[in-house]
Amino acid sequence: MSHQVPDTGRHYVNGEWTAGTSEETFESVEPATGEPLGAFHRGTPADVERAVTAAAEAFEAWRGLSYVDRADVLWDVYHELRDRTDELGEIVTRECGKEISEGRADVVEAAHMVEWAAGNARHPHGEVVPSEIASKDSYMRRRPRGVVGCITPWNFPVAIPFWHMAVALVEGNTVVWKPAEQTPWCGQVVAEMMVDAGVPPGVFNVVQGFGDAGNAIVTDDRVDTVLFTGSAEVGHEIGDELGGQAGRECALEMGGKNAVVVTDQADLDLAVHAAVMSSFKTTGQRCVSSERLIVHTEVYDEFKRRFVDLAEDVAVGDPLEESTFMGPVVDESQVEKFHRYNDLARREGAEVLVDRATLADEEIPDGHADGYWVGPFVYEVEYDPELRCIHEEVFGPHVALIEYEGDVDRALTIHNDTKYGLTGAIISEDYRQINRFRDRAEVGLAYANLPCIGAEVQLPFGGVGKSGKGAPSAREVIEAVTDRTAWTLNNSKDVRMAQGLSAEIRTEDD
Ligand code: UN1
Repeated sequence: MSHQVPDTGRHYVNGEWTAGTSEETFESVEPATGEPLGAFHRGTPADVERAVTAAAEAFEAWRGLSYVDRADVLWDVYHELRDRTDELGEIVTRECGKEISEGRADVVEAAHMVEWAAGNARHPHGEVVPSEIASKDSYMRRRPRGVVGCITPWNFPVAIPFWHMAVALVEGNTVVWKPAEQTPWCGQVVAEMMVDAGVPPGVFNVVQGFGDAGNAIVTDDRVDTVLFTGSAEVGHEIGDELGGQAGRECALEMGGKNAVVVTDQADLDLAVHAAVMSSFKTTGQRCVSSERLIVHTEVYDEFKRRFVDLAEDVAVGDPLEESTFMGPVVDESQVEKFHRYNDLARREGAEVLVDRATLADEEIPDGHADGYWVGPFVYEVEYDPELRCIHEEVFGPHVALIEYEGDVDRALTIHNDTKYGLTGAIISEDYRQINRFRDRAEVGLAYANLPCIGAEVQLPFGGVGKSGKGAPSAREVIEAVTDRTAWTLNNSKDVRMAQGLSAEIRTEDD
């Protein structure tokens, strides 16, 4: 079924496909055409309740398997992701609108994550720690936390679910997953892969639906860890809900107001290339996309001319065509948000340099008039800490050029003036400028002479400030889904203590 539009997609709970407790369905809509792709049952809090019960019951047996046995299930998923990359890449592109090379890259990134998690099962774990006492052996162990709730976004509808689930499962947790309501078809395909791979009943559960279903995951205290990737608004609510609860953990990855800094020592070919990739790939809808370009006054005019020329020309079009650089945005609410922020920038005094926000009719591919089309919107504005347009995330091809004078610390002041802190890049040929940026940029991911997008799964992925807490992403998710035990064994018959602590028991008679 997966390569065809599904016939009313269902949830997968306790080893069975189910329509769930509600008759209500919702549609997945193709962003490029505005046409429905398929209908899905809408999960309710009662469906989530059943899924959590199944996951809690399955935990004991699943954690009892070896790492290697658990990873075996994931290797089957890995091979399916590899064998079906083109087909699944096309589904990603159709359902979330990003162009076809990005659709495929999403599936490839998922395969890499599964490979990392399953491969890690055969790698040494933990560390041996020396003791003051010769007879003591200390080492670190990890224990699975239990039920892991995963709430994932539409912009990486295959990769991000595996960021959450691959490590969680190999480490011995069971999973309840709610895919984004914009990309349930991708959710269905991923679920089918898990089922094909023979994941035992209850170990992996998926409930399709909206925020009420996601909220039911968050508020169920049998869910030991909540992994969330998505908007800052929802992420902070989850953080508030779970923050005070003993024993419950969350790892949150939210957005950014990321920037590329172009210094007076920049190679401008590299600078323009990196900026275009950072701002317009995925139509600006990566949490790592850049909406601010902070450019030194000495190179500003040339950079601006070259960036603007390309922004006027980048190919917006049918995401299934190889010749397209930017597809549509995901839905009408993203179109509206983009226009709202473009208007705000104008009101805040921006000088508009490129306005393809509303595409001309001839730029929209034939038969796609009802798609969610936008094009680049580029402006220049003088840096001002009060401007909302250079502080709030838009999640679209909305880009500010900000000119700076002086040394790299001035660029860093502007760069760091945001509550977010996910990613950033510096373009420079001067290693001192580069290293200063490396040390002082307040971000979780930083790049030099590269776009600020495109992280690989074997790196920790996550931000600081409003961008995140913990890392529900890539290899670092291991921290969120396990508890560590510092284990110490005494090989002697005597009890001897460290720190010179006396181990002698004295009695009244001594
Ligand atoms: C996201 O931006 O929402 O680093 C995820 C990247 C990708 C993941 C992006 N590996 O660009």
